[in-house]
Amino acid sequence: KQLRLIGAPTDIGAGRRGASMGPEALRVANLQQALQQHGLNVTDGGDLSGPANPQQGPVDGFRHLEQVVAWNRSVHEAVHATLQQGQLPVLLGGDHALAIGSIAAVAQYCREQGKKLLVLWLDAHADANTNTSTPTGNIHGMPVTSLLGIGPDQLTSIGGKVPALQPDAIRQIGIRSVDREEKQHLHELGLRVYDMRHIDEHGMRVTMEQALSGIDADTHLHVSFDIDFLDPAVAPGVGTAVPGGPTYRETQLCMEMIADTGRLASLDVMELNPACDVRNQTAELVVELVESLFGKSTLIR
Ligand code: DIR
Ligand code: MN
Ligand code: MN
Ligand code: MN
Repeated sequence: KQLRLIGAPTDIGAGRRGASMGPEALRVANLQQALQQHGLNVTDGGDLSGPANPQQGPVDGFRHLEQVVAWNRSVHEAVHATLQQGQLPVLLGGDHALAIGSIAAVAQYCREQGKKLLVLWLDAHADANTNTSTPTGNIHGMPVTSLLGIGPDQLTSIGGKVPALQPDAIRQIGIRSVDREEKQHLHELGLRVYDMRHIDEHGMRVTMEQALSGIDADTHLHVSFDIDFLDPAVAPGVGTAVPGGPTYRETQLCMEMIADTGRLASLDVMELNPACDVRNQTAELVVELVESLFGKSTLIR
């Protein structure tokens, strides 16, 4: 399998600046070389380009809608082209609003190929706000609703079909920060949310067995990894840290169990914010975790 790294250096959908430096921090932490050491074929496709961050306030509940749309169109095109070439796209964010374009492209590709799609959404946040429920106007809090067809056309129709996804195609893991009205959306949409309490009560192993259940040879598995999924004690380099996340070991197990399915076919690595990091330690941790996601194991060669 050939992997293609796609940098999307923008923080257009976030409230705090700095996720635009994420792709370069992952390169400095030797992401490509680490994966190649495990015998994977990895090309770095370089960075996409798009509008600068105008640092304006929200308009009608959306901050930088026009710029978010422009970046997502470019992400959609790059991810779809990568899949069509038979390569596995690894989107390096950039803020999580870009998962709209990435997952819209993956969903489109799965429709074209007659594949089933399962999205694992690893995040502290549910990212299921709308322009009326959002407390911030930041579109990185709205990708899940956008992909489910809720929101302005420019965001919901990027992959051609609205909605891009059905709620049963997404499983959310690690959730511990949900805004008041956003909670209502999770219930109305019937989203499958493995929140931190679930992980506390059942453990990461059982949680992942549940989250990965039903995967078969026909499944395209997409992982949308918001780095703030991790406990900020081990991963400080994020813009919206929430205490009480999975530990280093729990996250390793999560990644290894995903690798064991053999079905991982596309990946987003989002919200790494080097401006909040300590000597690039979060980027280095992410590189280790992504190695596990692609099959690195302590004992199996
Ligand atoms: C919050 C934070 N729920 C919002 N969301 C974040 O602004 O909508 N998502 N940080 O990743
Ligand atoms: Mn998050
Ligand atoms: Mn997120
Ligand atoms: Mn975030």
